Amino acid sequence: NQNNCQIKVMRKLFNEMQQDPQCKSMLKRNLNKDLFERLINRRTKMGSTLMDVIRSGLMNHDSNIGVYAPDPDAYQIFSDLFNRIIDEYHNFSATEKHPTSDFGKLSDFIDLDPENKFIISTRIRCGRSVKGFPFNPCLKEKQYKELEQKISTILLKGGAGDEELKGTYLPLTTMSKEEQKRLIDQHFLFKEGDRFLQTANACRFWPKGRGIFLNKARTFMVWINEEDHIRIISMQEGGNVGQVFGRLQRAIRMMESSGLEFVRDQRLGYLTFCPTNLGTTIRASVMIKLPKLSAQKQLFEATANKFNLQIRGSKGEHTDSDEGMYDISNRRRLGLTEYDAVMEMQRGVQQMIEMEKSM
Ligand code: ADP
Ligand code: CIR
Repeated sequence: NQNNCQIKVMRKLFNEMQQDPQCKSMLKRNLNKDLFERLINRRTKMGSTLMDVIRSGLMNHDSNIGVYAPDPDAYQIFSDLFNRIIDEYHNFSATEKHPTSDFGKLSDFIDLDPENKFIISTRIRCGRSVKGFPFNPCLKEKQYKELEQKISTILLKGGAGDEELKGTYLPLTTMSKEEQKRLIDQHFLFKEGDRFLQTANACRFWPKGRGIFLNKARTFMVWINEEDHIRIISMQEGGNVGQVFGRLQRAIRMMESSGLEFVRDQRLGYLTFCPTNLGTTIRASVMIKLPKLSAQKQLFEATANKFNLQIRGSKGEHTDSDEGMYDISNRRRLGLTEYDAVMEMQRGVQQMIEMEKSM
């Protein structure tokens, strides 16, 4: 039970966040005192509280967003807060409905950099939550293992006839620290010790139940039980968006036909732990060097905004750029189709490359 003491702590942390001029999070902007007081005693069916939704943002004032959904029900119970943040991030209002899945015509996707001058690699990932299981903060140790077992079994069996989807499963529990570091440095594996996830209670029983499935060519991988139950990833060197997207679609179909059921909401599409990933859950990115454009920071950022792109550092979210390398991806994932999400990245990056060439 949420006692007075916990509510006192939450009030104190809330006031500290609201008074911190350094804090620019969507949580701070969207959770005013009124709304805070209105939500303070609500609970999901599983017993999750407002504190479970906002703890990460309260404890990390440098959060971009600052909220997570401890269980699927939280998107309803705390909709007054989530809907505002969702609208601000995806430009998706509370009356809109996410479209049905549509991957569109694959041949519309091109190689963005056939001469290999700018793009180091291309990656498209999506997330899935398995029906019948809550999200990270509510998962019991036994459920982590159950999910790991279910998902890895399917992956080891799957890929019938599709050599590229065959691979091995590496659980984090038996992976050496050197191997783990190597896989992170190669951009294949999720990082460890993310304080945004830790304070959201998303790292309980770590490293148990966590791991990565990957193919020999290192072009297809699946993360198990990191931020979401499942992250499906397709990546390769160069700028061929069509090949990367095609492989991702084959992987999704393989997992869907395995009998695993994924959580999909009428209005919000596929449900994920973080509201930035709702809907298509797709983040299509290029690792790219644009030395001239990126040197003009304002123009670089304005161009990204104009094309609904997000710029991340070279080691993922919340990291800096190394050697002028940036990770540029579609920002919106909800309220548009899979086709449109990837197309948004393709169009924007195409424009950025044109600008770089003309500078
Ligand atoms: P996610 O994309 O799964 O939300 P991150 O931003 O942490 O999470 O990225 C995960 C890893 O994928 C990081 O190592 C990041 O550098 C890498 N990555 C992202 N896009 C690309 C890309 N186009 N090429 C190579 N690595 C990439
Ligand atoms: C933040 O608010 O900055 C973190 N909680 C991350 C938000 C979006 N990124 C993500 O889901 N990976």
